[in-house]
Amino acid sequence: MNVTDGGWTVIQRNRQSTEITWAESWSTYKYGFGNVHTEYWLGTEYIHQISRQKVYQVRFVIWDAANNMKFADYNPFSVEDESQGYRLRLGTYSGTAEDAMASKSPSANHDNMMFSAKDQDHDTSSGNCASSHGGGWWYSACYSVRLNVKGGMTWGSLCNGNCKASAILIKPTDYC
Ligand SMILES: [Ca+2]
Repeated sequence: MNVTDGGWTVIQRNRQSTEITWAESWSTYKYGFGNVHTEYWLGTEYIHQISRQKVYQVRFVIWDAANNMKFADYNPFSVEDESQGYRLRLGTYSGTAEDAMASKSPSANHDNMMFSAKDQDHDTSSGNCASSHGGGWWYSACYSVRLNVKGGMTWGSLCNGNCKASAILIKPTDYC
């Protein structure tokens, strides 16, 4: 696999040694923050705006605890608008990482969840997952994947709290 085979837009990047907290507000996640070469969130609004223009696919790239690179693709991919809480929509999975975004029990699933940040709780938990577990994410009650956190990055059972790095990329799909 070539992660950078043409046409991909990076929407997220993180690493275990991140120096930023990721504990940002809804509006900071909305418009994005960070540095695209180190730790980065494009902005939930911009991810939505891009994904509505064409049919997109998404690639989650995960470096596990042994620094092996794995990936999980979902095709198609979209993020609904802010009035819908930037709800995540994922299509069919393929890849070398496990299907950790969409195959889990309802309490740990991410597909079809709204985005939550510490000051906007849209999760399915009675608590506030973003406050308890960090960052902003498509939390349910609460997660099997969390990538927008300082340390503790998790992708299912592939790297539970000890992933080395992540990147999320999107590209127009060949699906039609
Ligand atoms: Ca809640």
